[in-house]
Amino acid sequence: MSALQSPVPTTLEESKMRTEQNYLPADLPVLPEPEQTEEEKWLQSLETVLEYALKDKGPQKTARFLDGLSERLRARGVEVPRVVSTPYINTIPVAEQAPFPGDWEMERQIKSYVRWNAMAMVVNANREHSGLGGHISTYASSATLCEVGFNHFFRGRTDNFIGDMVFFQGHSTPGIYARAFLEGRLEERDLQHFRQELAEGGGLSSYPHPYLMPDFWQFPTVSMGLGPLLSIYQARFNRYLHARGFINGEEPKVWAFIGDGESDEPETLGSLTLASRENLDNLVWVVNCNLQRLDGPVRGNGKIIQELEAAFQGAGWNVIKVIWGSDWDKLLAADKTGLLLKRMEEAVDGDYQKYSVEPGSYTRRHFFGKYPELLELVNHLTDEQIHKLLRGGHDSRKVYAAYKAAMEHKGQPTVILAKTIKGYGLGEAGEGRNITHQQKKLNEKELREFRARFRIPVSDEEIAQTPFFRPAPDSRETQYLLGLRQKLGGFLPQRIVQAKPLEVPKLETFGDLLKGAGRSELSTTMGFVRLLGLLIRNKSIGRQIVPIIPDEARTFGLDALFREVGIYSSKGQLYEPVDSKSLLYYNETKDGQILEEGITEAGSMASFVAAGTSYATHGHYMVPFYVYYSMFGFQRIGDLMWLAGDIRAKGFLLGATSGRTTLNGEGLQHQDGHSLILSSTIPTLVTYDPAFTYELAVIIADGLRRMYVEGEDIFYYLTLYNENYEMPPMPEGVTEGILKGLYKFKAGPEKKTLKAHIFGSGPIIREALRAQQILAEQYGVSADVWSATSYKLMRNDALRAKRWNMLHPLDPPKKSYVETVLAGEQGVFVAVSDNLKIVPDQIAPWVPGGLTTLGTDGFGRSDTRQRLRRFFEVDAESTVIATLHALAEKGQLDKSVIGRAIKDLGVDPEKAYPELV
Ligand SMILES: Cc1ncc(C[n+]2csc(CCOP(=O)(O)OP(=O)(O)O)c2C)c(N)n1
Ligand SMILES: [Mg+2]
Repeated sequence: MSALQSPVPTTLEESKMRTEQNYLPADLPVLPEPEQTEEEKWLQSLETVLEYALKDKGPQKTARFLDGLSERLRARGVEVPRVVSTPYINTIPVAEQAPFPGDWEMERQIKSYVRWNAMAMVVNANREHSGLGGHISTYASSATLCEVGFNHFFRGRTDNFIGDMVFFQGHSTPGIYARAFLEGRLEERDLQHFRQELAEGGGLSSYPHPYLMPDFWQFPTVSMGLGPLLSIYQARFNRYLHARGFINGEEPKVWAFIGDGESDEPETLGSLTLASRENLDNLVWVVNCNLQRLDGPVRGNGKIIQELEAAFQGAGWNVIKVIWGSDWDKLLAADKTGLLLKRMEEAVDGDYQKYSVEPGSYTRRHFFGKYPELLELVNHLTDEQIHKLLRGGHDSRKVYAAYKAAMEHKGQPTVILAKTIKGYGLGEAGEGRNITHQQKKLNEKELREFRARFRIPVSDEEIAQTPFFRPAPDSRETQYLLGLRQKLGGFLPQRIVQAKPLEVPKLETFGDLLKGAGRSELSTTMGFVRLLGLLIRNKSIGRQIVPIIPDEARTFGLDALFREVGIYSSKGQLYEPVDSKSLLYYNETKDGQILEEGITEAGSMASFVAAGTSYATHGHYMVPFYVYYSMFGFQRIGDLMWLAGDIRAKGFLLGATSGRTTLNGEGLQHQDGHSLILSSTIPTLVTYDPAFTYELAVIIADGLRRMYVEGEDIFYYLTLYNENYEMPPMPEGVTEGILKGLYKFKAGPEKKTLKAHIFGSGPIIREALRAQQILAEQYGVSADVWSATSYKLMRNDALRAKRWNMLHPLDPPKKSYVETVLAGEQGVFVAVSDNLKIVPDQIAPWVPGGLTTLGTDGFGRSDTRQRLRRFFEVDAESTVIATLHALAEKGQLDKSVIGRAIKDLGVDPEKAYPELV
């Protein structure tokens, strides 16, 4: 004890000096010399304390004691080094390694067959059609990581268990298909058609795409970074469902396989602390540290494993490093001086990559040879044996022990950092080489080597054809493999949809919204908030509603829900909120319904995806409503929205504060005029731009029916605006038009000689209505105003009809909705939108006589709505001028009238063109 109580430095400088002198890295155990210095005496005293503490109090108490000591030293100004990474060896000591329970030799052979077939899929596809692509080397490096999971850990779905959820590395698909082939779930024909989905009878998709293989893949992962992010939110959403009483029983594990290069994506590491904060011990990540990405090394000059360890450790994860295979155990045990560890730490990833490519003699010379003592350590090994010293991620025993420890770990998510070799087993065809990611062909010599290395029973005559190999159904291998899967509950991956349809409310439930708001003014956002309130209170589906908000609830008026249904927090509320006395206090509860995600649109979208797919992952329909700042939707996280289509998520995306001029004052980075174009790129995303609250009600009621009763795999995007105005009652007979994209909202006065039609959407419809009035009163034009709720839907419908007509020239032609609804109309057509002109332009080819479009192309500005609308030329005056121009173009009006209008309406003809300034 006396050493611990010895005086500590009193000045910062002194402490720094002493810290430098005293700090001994963990890899260099210092053995006492005969002549002890003062520091060494201190250390020896410490060791005595440690010995006593460890023996008597156990490791946890000792660790706490040391933590406390560090804190005390820090408080006194001593800079105690913070440990962010541990020595470059396996986290699990050999003595604590769980024994491997399987038939090691059998599993090795099965894995070899999977390796062969995975390689053969890619080679065969590219032999027939050069350029089809595919990846051999990713799975080659992760085969053991996957196979140990398949044989011993991943639990399939049973009647009583929902099944573990496994996010596979996107590029390792050949391996996953190859395993399904051995399991008898896929046939040779399927493997033969890898990446040939358009072949007769179909083929296997390149990557995990539930949209393309809805019975097989659960989670799309190939856009790097999205899988890791989704897995965190999936694990959290599983807890949410449990807390709210939707699921119970055995908790599934969420596994995510991730590339070390993939860890560069901000989405990969960006939400780590959520997982630890939420104690997600139902989450296990396996980072396949093959030290390479596509072009070359991930961290040639450093160590990706150590870098990641520090990041995960700092974020509060349980980190398990699996660096060295069992062969190294003996070497490390024999390393009495700590030199081997020192050498392991010195070598950078670029060196390790080189050791995997060069023969053992090179490693002997350059790795061990740096210190003569180390050479002695491997004297008994041949060069060949040195070359084959396994890395941890290729050793089933080490991987098994790590997975088992991860399964049993409580209170934190676990990451396993497994060191592997990219292209393992490919030999000269790519093992460890920088080109390996793109390797798609093997010559005959390379195939023979592969066959010999993995003992594949393919004959010399056949080898050039790279035939697939599957042991007979009654073979020991197949029986073994199936036996293990049976024990684990069934096959995986597998996507099973069993959710019972919901009883969704009828349109009349939203009576208040259909009646209009009388004289009081309302925005569509406020209308939506009322509607959401009605839905949440609805007896049949209220509980299924999942409101998701990225820290904008107050902006949209959703804070009213805080008290009513609570904000989900696994910890409840451990403090008294500052606003506890107010009606709408910040109410966090363990079974809260709202997912208040904080400022992360990516995280919120990940929650949307988890909630929107719970019908497939959990067998329960949930109805997410994700409300966000529309500019920070598609523009910011478009790839996740694309993924929501792929994964067949259902629910509603609500782009609030929409419109380039309706959101005034906020300027260039906030004013959205293009989300409707971006949303039109996602095939299954039903898109609407409503103007009135009754339109919202009609659209949402229909969406609920289509998604949750009819079971359509679609999702919805609606724009919401924050401009207040009178909400009219719903006119008769407009529901079909609302849903199909266009209906006549207010006809122009009769008995005018000139006729026009103005399409408006969102709040801009009010500019159209004002234009209608000006045109009638001042220019003798009767203009009908139409509400255009969805140009995207009308365009798709028109394209479908046109294509059908092209391919069926002799049949009576089909007419699209837009053509039908405009067929009897006379006059000119003008569209005005708070979005890019290209939004209304989508239907221009089908508008009789063409369409004149006004929209908000260009960067936004901060100013008032009226000034912005004039600037972007979407106000009533600009609409009047455009209408008169269209009439003049048709020869129905003298151009001088336009000149007069420009003057009378105060529009500056020389004003800047917004798109270009
Ligand atoms: C967002 C995104 N960017 C780029 C790619 C293209 N890409 C596919 S694999 C790959 C390298 C992957 O390296 P790593 O994550 O280390 O995986 P490994 O194959 O080495 O296991 C890249 C850049 C992608 N799929 N997604
Ligand atoms: Mg890699």
